[in-house]
Amino acid sequence: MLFSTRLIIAVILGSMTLVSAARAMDGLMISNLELRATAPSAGATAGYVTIHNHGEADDRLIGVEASFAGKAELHEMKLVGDVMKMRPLENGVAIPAGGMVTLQKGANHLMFMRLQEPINLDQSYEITLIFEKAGKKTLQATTIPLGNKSSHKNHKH
Ligand SMILES: [Cu+2]
Repeated sequence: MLFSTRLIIAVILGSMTLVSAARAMDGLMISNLELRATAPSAGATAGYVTIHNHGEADDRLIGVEASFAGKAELHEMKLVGDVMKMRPLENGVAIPAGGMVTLQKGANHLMFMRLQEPINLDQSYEITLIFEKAGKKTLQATTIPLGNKSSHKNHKH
């Protein structure tokens, strides 16, 4: 009995440490940041990401930057007549407290235009996500093959 009580206390203390570590980093957890490789002549490509907000305040993804692109935007897909078109998300993407947002193929996504050079599968690239409250966060993206599906299969939460 005494042993199991001690064990429970240890588990509780352990998870409290994890929670305060996440809070110190404003609660945003960014995972599966992906950048699609391009054909040599392509001038643009897309990126995908999953963002968890473990914090207590809502935040908003308001922009994206990358040194390899002359212009980068947050895009949405919208059905215009019977054609899927993409256009900039003027108000960004809300990341509610306790919530999760996924930018993925065929939906909201990161868009990189005026590429300085083709995106090479063997190379890694940094992408900066800009949040209304948390500010700029620069992360290394995983380069994914041209035409392939986003590799969200590794995601567990
Ligand atoms: Cu787009």
